[in-house]
Amino acid sequence: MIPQSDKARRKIVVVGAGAVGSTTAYTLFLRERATELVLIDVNMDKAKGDALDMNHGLPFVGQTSIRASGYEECADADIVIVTAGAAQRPGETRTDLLKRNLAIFDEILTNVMASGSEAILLIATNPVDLMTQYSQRVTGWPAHRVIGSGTLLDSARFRYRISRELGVDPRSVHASIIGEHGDSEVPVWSLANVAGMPVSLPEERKKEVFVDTRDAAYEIIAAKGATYYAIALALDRICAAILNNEGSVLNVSAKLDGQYGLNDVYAGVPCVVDRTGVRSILELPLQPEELEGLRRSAEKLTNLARETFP
Ligand code: 6V0
Repeated sequence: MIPQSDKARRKIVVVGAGAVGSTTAYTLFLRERATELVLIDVNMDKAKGDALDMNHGLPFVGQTSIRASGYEECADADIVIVTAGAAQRPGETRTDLLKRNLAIFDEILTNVMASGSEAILLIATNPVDLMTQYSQRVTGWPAHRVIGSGTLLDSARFRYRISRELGVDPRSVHASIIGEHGDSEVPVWSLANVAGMPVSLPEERKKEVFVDTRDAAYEIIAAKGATYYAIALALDRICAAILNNEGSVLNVSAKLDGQYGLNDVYAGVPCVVDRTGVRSILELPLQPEELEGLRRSAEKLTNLARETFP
């Protein structure tokens, strides 16, 4: 049974109190998204410190109960967000890093399942599409209840970047990035619009806008070591859609089941998100080259999944 959330009681557990996890918790806290917020990390001191620090902000915010605790807290959580991961070691390959993250997830998912949780599992750890696919495989939970942050952040970056070209509010720009959250992601230029009007930019500008979007994480990591503010807001947005039963369309990572001619692969696509998680996956009327790009991206993810968790 899917937990029934209501305004009176909303509980979110954040696993991993690193840069992304603690910023996400802080964002949820500022927005009063939950009545109970729980932080879990192998580094218990970090989780405790974050909880205490935020508790000291309570006189200035709402009435959220924030604590560092253990996996038994997942038992009655509405949403469990996983941001835990290993930091890349010097010289380590992406595949080796992925394998270490899978081992971390084995431990986390075993603990979440042991709690008897019926929460929606929201994954942010990279490579997010594969970590989400692995989580669904290991838990055996219905796919609609296991979601990745997908290309929601990439789409926000795309909308921001287009908004700078056009001089309008990014919230008025409607544009999607689909596929892998990563190098093979695909911009859907054919459907990008402002007030229903297509975004018409010269090809050269379009290329630049997309490259800036796709490579934004590299730029931020080079500048300050990690990215965390915008992903925290994206995760908060997904939590709002779930807890308020909104039916909002968000580009999360969902398990494709025939859509776009793809099967058994998690990738970022526009989805209707509500209290059940991913209620449905929308099939955009893509141009042939966009569909081809999405299929190539999905093939890359499928091959990586076969290599690392056959
Ligand atoms: P970080 O600051 O190193 O935090 C990771 C946290 O995980 C640390 O506090 C660790 O102690 C904790 N951790 C490690 N092992 C375990 C375990 N077994 N159980 C519980 N906690 C554990 O990393 P940061 O917060 O910067 O990034 C976390 C993940 O988010 C990485 O995989 C990033 O690549 C990913 N991001 C995903 C984004 C997206 O769009 N999906 C965006 C930004 C970052």
